[in-house]
Amino acid sequence: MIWLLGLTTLVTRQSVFDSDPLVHDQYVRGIQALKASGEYDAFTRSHADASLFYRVHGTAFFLPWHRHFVSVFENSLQTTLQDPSFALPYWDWTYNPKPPSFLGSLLGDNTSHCISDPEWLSAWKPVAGGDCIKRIDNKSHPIPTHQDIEDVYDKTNFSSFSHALENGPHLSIHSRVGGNMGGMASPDDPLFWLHHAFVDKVWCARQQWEGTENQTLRALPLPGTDLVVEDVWDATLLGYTYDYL
Ligand SMILES: [Cu+2]
Repeated sequence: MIWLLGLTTLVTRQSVFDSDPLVHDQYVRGIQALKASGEYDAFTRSHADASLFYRVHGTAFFLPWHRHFVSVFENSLQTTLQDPSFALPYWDWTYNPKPPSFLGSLLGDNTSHCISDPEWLSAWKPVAGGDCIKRIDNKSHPIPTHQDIEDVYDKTNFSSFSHALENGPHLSIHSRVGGNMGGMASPDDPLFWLHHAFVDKVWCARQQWEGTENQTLRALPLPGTDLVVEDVWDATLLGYTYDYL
């Protein structure tokens, strides 16, 4: 996977509930093209492999590794769409616990849990196996609220913040959606990218006031890449920002 530093275009990720329907069409068109070329499934596999070999969950690498991963994916969409201004929309589940309808509902078919609507999603074959994307809407995992995010912001250092965000709101959504989103091949479900863009936004907002901590972490190699954590510390250097922070 090629990573280019020094990108010139700064794109703005917007809430999927505010963004232009044209962006939603672009997202669907882009991921369908990446799916057809095999690139999409390569992303899913690299997430599953990184989970296995590089401990990118449950460690301080969780946020920086996923920031890089989602950013490289966004760059692939820009290339595929031939639109360097394309930005991933994010799903703020505290604002609206239902995903936007172009990405289907949280609950699949009653018996199979397969997502059959919209049509393009019903034809989406996961690398994890099976013939469909499954979602369970497991109500024993509440959708995180704005207050839950505020509680995460109250953590006073990066490691407790990262831990609280990963194992709290981030994990709650994976577990609530369930099915493909519940496993290590979770990028199989196209909701993954909108979910992780929002998790990254929460980190970005905190970075506004965290100061100079984490010098030790920032000097470490970013697992599974040629980069160090420092290289992904500033999202604007990766070519994106958020509509508000
Ligand atoms: Cu992950």
